[in-house]
Amino acid sequence: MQTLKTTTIVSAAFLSLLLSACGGGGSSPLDPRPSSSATSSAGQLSSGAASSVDTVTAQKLGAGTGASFREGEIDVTNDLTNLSAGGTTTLSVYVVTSTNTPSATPIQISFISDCVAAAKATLRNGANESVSSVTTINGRATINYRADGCSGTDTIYASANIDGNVKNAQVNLNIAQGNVGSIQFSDATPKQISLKGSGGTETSLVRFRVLDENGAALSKAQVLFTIASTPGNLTFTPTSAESDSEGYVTTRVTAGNVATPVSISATVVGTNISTSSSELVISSGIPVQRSVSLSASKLNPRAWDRDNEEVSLTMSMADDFGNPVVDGTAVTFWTEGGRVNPSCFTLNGTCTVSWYSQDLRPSNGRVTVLAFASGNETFTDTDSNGRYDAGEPVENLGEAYLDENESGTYTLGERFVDVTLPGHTPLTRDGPNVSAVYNGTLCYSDDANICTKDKVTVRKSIILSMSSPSGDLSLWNDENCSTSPFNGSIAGARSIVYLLAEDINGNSLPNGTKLTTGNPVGITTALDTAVPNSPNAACIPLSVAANPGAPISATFSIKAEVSSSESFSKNFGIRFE
Ligand SMILES: [Ca+2]
Ligand SMILES: [Ca+2]
Ligand SMILES: [Ca+2]
Ligand SMILES: [Ca+2]
Repeated sequence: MQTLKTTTIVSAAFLSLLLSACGGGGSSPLDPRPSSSATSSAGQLSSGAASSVDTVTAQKLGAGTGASFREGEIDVTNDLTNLSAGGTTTLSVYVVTSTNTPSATPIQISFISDCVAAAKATLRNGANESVSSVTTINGRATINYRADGCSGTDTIYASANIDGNVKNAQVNLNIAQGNVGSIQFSDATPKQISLKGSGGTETSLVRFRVLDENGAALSKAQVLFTIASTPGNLTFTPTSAESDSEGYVTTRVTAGNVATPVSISATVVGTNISTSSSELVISSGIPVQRSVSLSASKLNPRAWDRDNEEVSLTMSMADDFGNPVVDGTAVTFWTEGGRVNPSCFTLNGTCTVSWYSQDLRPSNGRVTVLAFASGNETFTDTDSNGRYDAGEPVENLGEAYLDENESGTYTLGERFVDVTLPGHTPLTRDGPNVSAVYNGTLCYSDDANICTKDKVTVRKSIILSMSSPSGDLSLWNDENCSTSPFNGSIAGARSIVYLLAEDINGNSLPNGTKLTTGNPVGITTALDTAVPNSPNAACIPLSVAANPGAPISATFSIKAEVSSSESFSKNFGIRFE
């Protein structure tokens, strides 16, 4: 019976809303609402009894019913509007008719507050589901409120669309500040900062978070920052702070002139609750020559007869302390032949560019690639104080150059990186003619005869062979395949000879070329390998042994297989004497 009645009213209210939106309203002859006699009849129900349900149009939103109805207010269980930190209560509102009688029409009521919006309080329905609205049953809507980090006054607003009109109700809850439960290290941004005066980012924001006993963010907690020692005059400010509405406190650490890991401690004032940060590293972040590596995915690409064969080149760099250079450190690439992308910027100490085959192809097929960056000279920090001191050994560094002829020294005509170091001439870009002072970030002396902060160029070179798919195979007596050609004669029944596998320029055959022996007559030998990843021609030991009872002359072949369709081979004869 009750169900049927409610269903009827739902349809009626729905139509009424539609009509209202069309400008019809209650005066429309189509108004399906019950007659005035029904209103009068319903009005006779005893006021204030929640179980009594009016069957006419809902009109108002508020607390209570009947004579105790308070329009625009939200009821709080037992009128307890003061909650403890993390406390809970139940909020309720009534939708009533003009006679303050609960309306049977199910109406959706939305609830919101600042703390709910900030996720510092939650609203849940009877099924313990997180919700922002509930629907009235017999005119009443209830929702459970829990403070979850909220403190101070939180005003809860309820609103509903009642017969085409928005109605509101509200109540203030006063929530006590929680007790400090814990303080946690949150983050350091960035996690690595550069030494003072090194030109990098020198400050980091170190953040902690104060939580109450319920694990909710605790605001307005006073936190004191401390640090055990301040090497190199590193500083932090402020030395104390009040937690914000999210529970966070922050101090800014500024690097000094000593590379060191830093840990800031944070203590909640008036408690023994404290914690320490991790992660923050103060380092130079500047590449040092001894910690620079350049590698290539292939050192012998098949580049002699093909354009756009790709080789990946990766530069890896660390600073004086072995830490990655600061992200974004620029690396520049030059090449003697082919084409290379001009630069990359490091992430976690490395970055990669691509080299591609094309003209120019040096006549000897060997291409020097140079990668360089602005950095520090290498020195030995004898007293381990993180800085250069007079007398500490320095590996002096000249200007970088593209060593096209692989001489290991600057040759007139080779391109160089001009940084105008003191004490050298343009023709001697390397070594002893450069001034023997330390040049780098870890110089803290004003005496230019001891050191300067001048940047130098850290660099690495790599040789790529533009390898051809054809070439030559030959046997040698010496393990370098360079001084003693094999003359076809072996004393005894077995020996080691050396196979030289080279391309038409005397460099390595293309990467992946397979070398195998075949067709042996009177001999035992086996070779099944690929050319090493090197620009240089392969020189591979080969064991040869006369078969027992065989003639003193033996033959076999060696095949170089560049791809499944490209190979060349050569036959060899051996006399065992
Ligand atoms: Ca030192
Ligand atoms: Ca040279
Ligand atoms: Ca060259
Ligand atoms: Ca120097």
